[in-house]
Amino acid sequence: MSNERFEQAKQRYAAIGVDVDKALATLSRMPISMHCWQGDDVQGFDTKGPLSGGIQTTGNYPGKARTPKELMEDIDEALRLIPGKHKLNLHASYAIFEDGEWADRDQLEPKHFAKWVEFAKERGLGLDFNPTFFSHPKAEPFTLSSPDEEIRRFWINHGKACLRISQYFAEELGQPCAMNIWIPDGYKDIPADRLSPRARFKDSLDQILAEDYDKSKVYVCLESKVFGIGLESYTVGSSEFCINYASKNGILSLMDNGHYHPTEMVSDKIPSMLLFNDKIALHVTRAVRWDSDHVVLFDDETREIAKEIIRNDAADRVLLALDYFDASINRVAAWVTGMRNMQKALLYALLTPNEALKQLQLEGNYTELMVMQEELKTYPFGDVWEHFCEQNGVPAGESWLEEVRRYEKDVLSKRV
Ligand code: RNT
Ligand code: ZN
Repeated sequence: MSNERFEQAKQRYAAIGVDVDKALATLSRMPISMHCWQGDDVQGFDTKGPLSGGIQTTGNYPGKARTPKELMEDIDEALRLIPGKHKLNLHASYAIFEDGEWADRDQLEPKHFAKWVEFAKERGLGLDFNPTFFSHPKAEPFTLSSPDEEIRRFWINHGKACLRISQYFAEELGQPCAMNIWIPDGYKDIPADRLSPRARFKDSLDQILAEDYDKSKVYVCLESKVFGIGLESYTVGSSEFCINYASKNGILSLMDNGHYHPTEMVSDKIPSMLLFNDKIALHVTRAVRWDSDHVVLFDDETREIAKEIIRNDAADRVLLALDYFDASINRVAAWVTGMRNMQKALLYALLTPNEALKQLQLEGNYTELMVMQEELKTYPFGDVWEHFCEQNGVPAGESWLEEVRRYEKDVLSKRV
């Protein structure tokens, strides 16, 4: 792109009080945690069974990663096309076992993730982590809320093992690791007792957190959900449960924007959460009519989420991760699209004259507020985005897809 177009864009933004260079500098300091599970339809490496827990990938696009090596290659390909330095979000089910060795979820150790640490170090990535409370014979039908004490103990031990692995990530990589707990436990039909499963979940979490871990290194998060497939009537880890538990126990609430009623917006929840919490965590996804986990777009809600982070000066207080799994399209393209769109939304928010708009609201000047918000939509945002991509040595426009096509032809299509 011509430098001239960027300079012109800069001037237009300067005229409304927006410092483009400052916006770009802020954006490059905002890591997004890229979920490893888009690469293989949430399969992982420790079990061969189907995906469970009331979540679902649909589609059968060829070329999914089947081994750690393939998944790493695909992640590399995606990262080549995403500007900036980010984090990689792993699930416990992505443990890498060597020489026929295998460990069940309650026995996992840092060494089973040494290959991932090596991978992250070589690329300057941070690592985040998730215990995997699904896709396992003992996860049917309950985990941390199980009435079977032996099963519940197994999953508590899994949680503890994951804390140790998360701390290992933080120590090896010299940056905090977010460890997110999400359980699928719930009922398809109307329960007779909504309290006891939650009491057991609460006790299980207490036991996991009793593990001695360094809170400055591991940020434990708790993700709520409103329903799942086959869990339509009740989830143990509801929003109220998770928010209250997190605030009483000094851990972070994690909001996934697919986990609320369809017209309920996470963007609107962010400021309230920021008023009462030092840090919060997000799973940014796209819910189409339900928790469908479609690829993140540069759409209204993604932009509103980004605006709430930026205009409330919370770039360091909101841990951003993506969470979707589309098996109907090229999986590398799915990653690249979602990551770039999240970054675009952040840039769009950074290029908004937030203070001036707040002032208009304060003065009750709703006419100008609406007009400005609409006019901003056709400002030369794309020229600044392209400049950011070029600065970071990645293709600016849709040409990145040519590279993914080449990769598909040379690598993915050979996986049969
Ligand atoms: C499920 C939750 C959870 C998972 C991942 C794979 O509804 O969103 O975050 O998607 O852990
Ligand atoms: Zn999620």
